Amino acid sequence: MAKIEPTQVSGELNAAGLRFAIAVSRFNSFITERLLTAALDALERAGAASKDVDVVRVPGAFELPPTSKKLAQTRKYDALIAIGCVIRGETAHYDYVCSETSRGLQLAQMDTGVPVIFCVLTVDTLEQAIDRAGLKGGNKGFEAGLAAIEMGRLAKKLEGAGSTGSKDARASAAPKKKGRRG
Ligand code: INI
Repeated sequence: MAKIEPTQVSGELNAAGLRFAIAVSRFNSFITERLLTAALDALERAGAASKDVDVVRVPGAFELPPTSKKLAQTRKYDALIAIGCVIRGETAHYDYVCSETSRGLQLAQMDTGVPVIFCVLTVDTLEQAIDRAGLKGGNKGFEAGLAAIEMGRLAKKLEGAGSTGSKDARASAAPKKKGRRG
């Protein structure tokens, strides 16, 4: 049996001092507003301050990726949450919206280095959505809030110091140049 004891790295669930933006789709707002309430609850319980949380509303899930990318590019946030709900209809529209939304959100976080938490329900029926927004399936918004805190903290840790990628943070994490003597 291996005896090595590797260094364990993970992000603490402490939101104090972290900055978040939440992009929320208005489409199926009956569901997305419940997800948002639970995500905010998770952030608040973990110590996030009102001044450090921005909520941005967009028409539908399809608009979440470009909005998340823009928010990430401001370098103002340690983590983002994208909230949406896509319910299968009778046409292939659902498939296009789901695949482009998930692909786009992954690209947004890969391109910018800012964690983007995927809180987009992709379900067959309204009942399945309701279950995941506060009934049988718990609330995916609360889980997303916790994931945002963990990933925001982890990103800070992996970068060494400061916030996720701000110029100031990168400067403070970089090795200091020694001044010339004499
Ligand atoms: N947007 C959603 O967020 N959920 C849906 O279920 C949905 N359906 O079924 O059509 C939906 N469509 C709108 C789409 O996200 C865009 O807002 C729209 O196509 C404009 O770009």
